[in-house]
Amino acid sequence: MASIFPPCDDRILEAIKKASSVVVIAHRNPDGDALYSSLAMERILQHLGKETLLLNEGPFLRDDIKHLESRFRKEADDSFLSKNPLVVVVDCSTPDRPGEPFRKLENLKRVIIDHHSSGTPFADEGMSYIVPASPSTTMLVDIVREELDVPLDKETAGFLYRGFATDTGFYHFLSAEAAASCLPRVASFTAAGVSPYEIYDEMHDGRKLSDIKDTASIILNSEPVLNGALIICHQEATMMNARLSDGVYASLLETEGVKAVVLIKERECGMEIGFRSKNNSGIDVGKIAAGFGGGGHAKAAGATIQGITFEEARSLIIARFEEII
Ligand SMILES: [Mn+2]
Repeated sequence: MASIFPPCDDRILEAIKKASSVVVIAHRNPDGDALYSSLAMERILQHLGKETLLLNEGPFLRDDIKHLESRFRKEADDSFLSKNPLVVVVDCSTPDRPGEPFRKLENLKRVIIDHHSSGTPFADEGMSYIVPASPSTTMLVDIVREELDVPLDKETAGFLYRGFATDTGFYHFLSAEAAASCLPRVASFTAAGVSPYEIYDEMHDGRKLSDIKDTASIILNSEPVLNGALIICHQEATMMNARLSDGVYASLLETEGVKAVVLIKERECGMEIGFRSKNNSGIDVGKIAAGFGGGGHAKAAGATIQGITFEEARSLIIARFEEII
């Protein structure tokens, strides 16, 4: 089976080798893959003797990433910027995704490493390594590591594994092709000392009972539409935990006849909408989310619509899915 990974452009590797200081930044409102890609990239760069700065706008809402907040800065200081650092942008499909901290970096030379299916490449020719078939950005970071001849140590392998595990829902979303290309890399992470069950427990244990009850309440109030092909869920503003969605999607995507699940979360700025589609549904929710100004992957995507009510968001979404289901 052919590898899902095209080679990384030499111009990217050269830019990294040449740089003496590097800023690493991922998307705002980060998830595990964004942060662990950043952390792994930083370790690779440090192994090469680079001075590094890790940036992320936050907020660090999810239980599984809260503890990482102190490792990231919200803004680049001018003394670091005066060194004309290279910027490595990970897990971002559009220039607005890195958020506020990116403003000060816009004029610097940059490299993009990403796996989103929609978006606009925002680096110079040959400076993007974008592979939508890759299940996580950390897999692409591992390829860059290999190309740069940086050995794998346990800590880096742990970061790379965590990003892969979260973005694949612990292997649920892997196709045969993706697995054939990725699992040999996972084997190298475990050979470096990474324990899959310890990381699974670390990422799932210790949840609050109130959050689990909120998840149950969202599921209890979920609404099947289009003959059950689409299920719409509502996360009220009082349910703050960003991690509730994982349990909601995991349960409802198992429903008979369902093709997609949409979770509408009430936020101060408007409605944050999460989209998930079944592996075999043929529905590309990344494209649907892009139509609402968001983006993502074929099977997992999101968008935020400002200034509308839950009811309005619900109608827009049903109308859009009616066209394709
Ligand atoms: Mn990702």
